Amino acid sequence: MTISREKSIAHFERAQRIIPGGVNSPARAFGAVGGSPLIIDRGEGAYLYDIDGNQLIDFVGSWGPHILGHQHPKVVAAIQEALKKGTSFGAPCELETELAQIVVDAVPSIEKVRMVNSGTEATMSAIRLARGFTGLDKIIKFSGCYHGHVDSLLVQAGSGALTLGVPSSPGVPAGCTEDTIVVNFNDVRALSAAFDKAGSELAAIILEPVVGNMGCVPPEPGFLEACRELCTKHDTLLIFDEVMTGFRVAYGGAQSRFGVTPDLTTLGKIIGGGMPVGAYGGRADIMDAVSPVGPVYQAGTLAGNPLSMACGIATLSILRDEDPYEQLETQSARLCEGLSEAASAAGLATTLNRVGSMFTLFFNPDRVVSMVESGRNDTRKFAAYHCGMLDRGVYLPCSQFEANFVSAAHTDADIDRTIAAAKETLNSLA
Ligand code: HOZ
Repeated sequence: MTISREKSIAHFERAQRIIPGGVNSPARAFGAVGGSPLIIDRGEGAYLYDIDGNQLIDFVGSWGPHILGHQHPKVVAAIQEALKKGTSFGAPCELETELAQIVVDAVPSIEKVRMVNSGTEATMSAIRLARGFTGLDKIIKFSGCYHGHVDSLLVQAGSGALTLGVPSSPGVPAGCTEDTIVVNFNDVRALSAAFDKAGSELAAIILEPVVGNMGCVPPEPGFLEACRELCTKHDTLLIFDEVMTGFRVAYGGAQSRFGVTPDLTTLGKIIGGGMPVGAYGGRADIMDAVSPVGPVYQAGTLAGNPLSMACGIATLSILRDEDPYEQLETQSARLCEGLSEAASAAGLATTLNRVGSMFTLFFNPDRVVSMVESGRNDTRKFAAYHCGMLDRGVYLPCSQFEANFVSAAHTDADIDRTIAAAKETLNSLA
């Protein structure tokens, strides 16, 4: 089976003439898998439909937000209701306090929260706050973790930066990254050594508690606890970037799933339910250093806008009230077992990492616990796998270094169809 692509190809050629690379975010560009991206017309439930009329089972979910699938009726109704009153006021509204309350109630570390417009803004602001609060400049990040395109964090970064071979971008002045120390993920010894060397100068360490941006890489037992202990011992702030994992791996995020509480947390994706939202929050004494209470400046014209807030409230309320996490766990486990079995039946050496409803099938015989192993993935095999799955109507992230997401809208039949497509595809690669 091969899907038709004539309209997508023609449209993408037009887009490339007037938009850099034809895309508004490089992660979408299909640069690592070949061919050109499909141009999407609409999403419904577990499916995307492109402008050629193909129906695709979607495991990208807009890179994470659509845990309920596309156009959940209650979410659509909430947006429509909010729209009747206006799109943005540049003034406080009730909806932003309502969303803040849901976040504070759900996420163990968050006593106060500030809404922003994207995950990048959230991490950028959290780093500034950590530096302003501690009066220190140095930070630790982990190789392969991606925290948006923040200057000081665009060092050995994952996601599109890694996929396209620019994990440290030109245009970032050396001065912006000279206070960034990079350590291998899951490596407690290297982290302890970095603290021994720079502990008294460290404002914060920031990490994705489950990495999604070098593919899905879970924390090894004890790793998050070691991060917490070292930070507490050295008066360094621990920041969990839960833009991807927040409300994904558990309702209260990775921190509730793994029982380790950071000082600050960044959020995005699911808390906006598919509208542009980010947030950062944490201990009240730290958050009170943010302007206008404290001196650390951060602002945003559209921050807390009613449309995004309404979409986020509806999404989180459904997650809270209907609790689809067990179903997500079961569906994801079944899918991942099917993929692993298909790979081994085809004689392919793969590794599958999964936490809840996020997972990556690595074309790599080794356990992938950090960028060291993920750097050895067979990306050519991945590209052929991606292409074969797409031809069979399954829409996967167009990079080996991204997480796949299962949604509550995926049915048993969708999972069966995906496993069947994987069997055919992986057999053809053997
Ligand atoms: N932050 C997303 C997950 N890696 C990628 C989305 C993008 O960069 O466009």
